[in-house]
Amino acid sequence: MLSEEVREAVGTRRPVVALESTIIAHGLPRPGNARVALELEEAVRREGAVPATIAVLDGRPRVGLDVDQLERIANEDGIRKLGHRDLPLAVAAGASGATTVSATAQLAALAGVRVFATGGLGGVHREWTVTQDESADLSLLARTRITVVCAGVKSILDVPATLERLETLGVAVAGYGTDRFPGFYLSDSGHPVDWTLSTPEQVADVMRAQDALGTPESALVVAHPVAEAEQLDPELHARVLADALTTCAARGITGQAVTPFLLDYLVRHTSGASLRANLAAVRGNVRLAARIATAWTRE
Ligand code: PSU
Ligand code: MN
Repeated sequence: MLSEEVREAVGTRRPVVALESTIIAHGLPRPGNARVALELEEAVRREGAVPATIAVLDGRPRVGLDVDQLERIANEDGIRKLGHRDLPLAVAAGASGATTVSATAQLAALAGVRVFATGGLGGVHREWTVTQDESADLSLLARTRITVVCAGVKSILDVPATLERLETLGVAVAGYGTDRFPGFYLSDSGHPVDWTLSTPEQVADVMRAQDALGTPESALVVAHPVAEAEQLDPELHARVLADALTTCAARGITGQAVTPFLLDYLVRHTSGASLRANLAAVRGNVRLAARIATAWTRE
């Protein structure tokens, strides 16, 4: 399951950062997505850590992909979107798929990789009282010992409901360098966080405290905002998102297709501005995750 490089790094306690693949296959438009996948790995390396992009290829879970495998995830038709519940089905079917936050976190933890970077977590969708659409990311993070660096939860969601659910589920949440919960494309979701961490060492201290306290084996969410200069214009965001949600409902889009549809709608109707904000957020998260992994492996 582990690439040679990742196995070696985990075995010798060098810093490793898990990266998810759904953002590559289903969250970002082709053809730039393959380049982004390589660039994110490169950013981890520049910080002195080892990248471990996670996916399932031909029924085999992979922690650490080579360039050809990354390109398959980015460009191959029929790459499925796999939440953690889909993993056994994909393995038994010999299928190939990109892993969401939930599946990536599960495989990373299994592989002994403690730090994980992504864009925005899944969560509780708007209209959730009717649709019951809540990402499996949340419940998986409630029982997985991993640190996930993200720009909050995707702003297409019901953010306050998602924050409530994270509390109910017992998932630790801290703002990084801020007391505001970030809003994915936006630096500030409009909601506060109770805890602020300001250095990678402080994050690593919390991780050690989690281990010292023992069970339940829940995650730590490090919510790292995109810089204000790089965020999506909040007014444009509000307007286009409202259209996107209306269109999504009108077309009867449900289930796993909702998030990719909304992200793609935003890219197309903001002339790529949402994509630039998304990329800025992910790049920042990947760099920070590498620094946290470094602080974590330094005793
Ligand atoms: N972050 C991004 N882009 C994405 C995602 C996260 O910047 O596409 C993906 C993650 O894989 C997350 C998934 O787990 O969206 C959530 O999908 P759903 O709402 O169907 O659970
Ligand atoms: Mn869903």
